[in-house]
Amino acid sequence: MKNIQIERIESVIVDLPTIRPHHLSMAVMRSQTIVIVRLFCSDGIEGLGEATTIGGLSYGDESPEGMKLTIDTYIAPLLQGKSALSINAVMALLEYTIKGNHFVKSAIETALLDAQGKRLGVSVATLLGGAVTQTLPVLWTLASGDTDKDIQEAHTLLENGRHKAFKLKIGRNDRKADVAHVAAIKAAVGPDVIVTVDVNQAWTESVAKQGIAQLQEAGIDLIEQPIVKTNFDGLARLTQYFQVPIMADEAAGTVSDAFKLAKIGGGSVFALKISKAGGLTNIQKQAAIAQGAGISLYGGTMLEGTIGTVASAHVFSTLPHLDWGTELFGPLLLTEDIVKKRLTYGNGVMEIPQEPGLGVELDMNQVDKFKRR
Ligand code: MUC
Ligand code: MG
Repeated sequence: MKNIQIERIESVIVDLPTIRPHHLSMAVMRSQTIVIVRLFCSDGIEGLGEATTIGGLSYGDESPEGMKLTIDTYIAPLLQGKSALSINAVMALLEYTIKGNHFVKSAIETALLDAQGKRLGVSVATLLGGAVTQTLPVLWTLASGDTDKDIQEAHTLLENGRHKAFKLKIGRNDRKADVAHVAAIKAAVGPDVIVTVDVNQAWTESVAKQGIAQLQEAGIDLIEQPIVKTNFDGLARLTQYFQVPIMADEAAGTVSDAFKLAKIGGGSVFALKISKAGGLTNIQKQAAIAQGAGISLYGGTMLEGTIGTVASAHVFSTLPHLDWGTELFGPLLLTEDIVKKRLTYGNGVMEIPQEPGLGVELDMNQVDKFKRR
């Protein structure tokens, strides 16, 4: 194949409405902001990527506006004229030239893989070594901010079969109120439905010890990121102390974080996210570390729209042991989307598009409608 170059890269911010507010310990999300990356190659092929975060700067250290600026000002000129075929070389150049900015790097790698897949007529999962599944289990996060509404939502979703497991977000209220909220939902859905809890770093280690004991008693199946992400040793202590599995999310950001956590037993499960890791190939590296350390895996989300969700699904589908399934429900939080065909969810799983590349097409009318001006 003759050399094919990256001609130009465009980024667009879209603000999409959500079905209801989504309450997390550090933010209430009332709409979702997505940065779409369009990477145009000299053979006429366009690759799509997505950089998305949660609640402005309250989750990660990259904001949507900052990500657009980084792409337009630094990445687009740097990559113009570079080979679109050697994705590893482009990513190595990015890693060398631009510090941090993992969310943006993930969007660029996604766009390069999408373009390459379209060019070769294969899916992104095929480029990454091949899928072991064409569907992935997807849980739903109950986070309306109200216990009764959450119970109602859970019953509806269990009845229509769309989801079979739930995650609850706590940490905004005091520990006792949060534990009562969780216990009420767990009691309402019953012992056979998996319920996990994400504290999003809100507890100190001592509060976590009390809180996790109560959550374990209430029958909760997994506790996600109970304490601040920098307290790796604390995560290791909690993992050793409790029977209920402890999952590292914010702590398990990069490949190097995964290695450091694995070395000290900081978490018995890792939440993998392409944004935190800086791309899809880094997910496979984190998974290899976890495999070597006997740590289980969970397919996480940054509440991305369809592009980021499908990119995540492609790489997660290459992992033979995704013990805790995924939370790739981001597109379901949106009332409207910017792709031509929305994803199919049902019977507790999502179907992964099988067309070349990501298998996702932008709907330019929708992009235009929701584009920030
Ligand atoms: C997080 O921390 O896991 C993922 C699902 C959800 O509801 O929020 C995100 C963020
Ligand atoms: Mg989390």
